[in-house]
Amino acid sequence: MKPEWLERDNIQRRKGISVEEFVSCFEEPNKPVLLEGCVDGWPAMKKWSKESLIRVCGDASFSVGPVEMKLDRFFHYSDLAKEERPLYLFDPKFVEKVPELGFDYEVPIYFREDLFSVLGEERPDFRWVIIGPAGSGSSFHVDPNSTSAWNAVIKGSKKWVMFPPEVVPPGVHPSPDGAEVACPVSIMEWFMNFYGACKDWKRRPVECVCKAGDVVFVPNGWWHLVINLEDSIAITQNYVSRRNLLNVLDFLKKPNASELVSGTKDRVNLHDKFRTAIEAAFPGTIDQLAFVAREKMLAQQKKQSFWESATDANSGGFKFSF
Ligand SMILES: O=C(O)CCC(=O)C(=O)O
Repeated sequence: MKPEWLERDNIQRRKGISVEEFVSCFEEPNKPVLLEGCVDGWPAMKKWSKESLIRVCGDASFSVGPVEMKLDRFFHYSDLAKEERPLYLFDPKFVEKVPELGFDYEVPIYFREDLFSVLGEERPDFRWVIIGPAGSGSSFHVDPNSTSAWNAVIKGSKKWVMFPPEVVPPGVHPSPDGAEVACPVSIMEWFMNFYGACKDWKRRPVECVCKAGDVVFVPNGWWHLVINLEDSIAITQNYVSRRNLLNVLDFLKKPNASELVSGTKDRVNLHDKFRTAIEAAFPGTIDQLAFVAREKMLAQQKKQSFWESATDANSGGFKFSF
């Protein structure tokens, strides 16, 4: 990575904030934040190393792209990997495969409301262990099912580039129905060919380097690209809270849900199952959230029309005066 690709660090950073502040300043307005030192206390921070993971995971195999590999084989590969797009271990069943790993971390306080849990075994994949050498990473994408996510670095560091939902990153071509994202180039090619192009954009991306112990909050719908700057180990979880429940329900109800919904077998019926389970567990919540959302929208419209009527459309000037 060229130094100039790493210089820009404009994400909002917070340390030790309250859940209320997180919700009102970041989750509610759907803005990214880097939570410094948020997982410093996880046992994984002290315990996890290549050697300890190989020992604890024994014969378990993990998903590495299209193949399954034991950790000793993966680390043997990744220690020597020199290619531009190294293989990346990304496993959604790591806790089921090695339950001990689940005891070495806990969900940070900000993300404890996880409404997909009402689906029990039928919930879509939601947690991944991510391991890869320097240069491995995730090219531009939006997270599945309109969920938000958190990503905690346990070892190494990651460069993040994020664009808000309404700004498609340069070089990325989503299909009109959003089911496919074509990012025709590798992460490195993206930096070489497109990173510079964002410099003059009004809506420049949110960027940072996330280090061990830190967590990045990825709000729903945000495009993101992530590249590991050194050998890295991370955990990420996708979740649904009250703040994005209506978004997720809308997403699951789309006519092409069978192509859009991911991480579960029953893609078509997920909406009805989820809605029914939420109604059973939290009666009235969906209607209440829909009511509040409608009120907010109306207030917004009222505010807008007030300002429109207060400005002089012909001159473009401001005619409101005290
Ligand atoms: O490579 C990473 O750590 C980022 C993972 C990611 O973007 C995701 O899980 O959506």
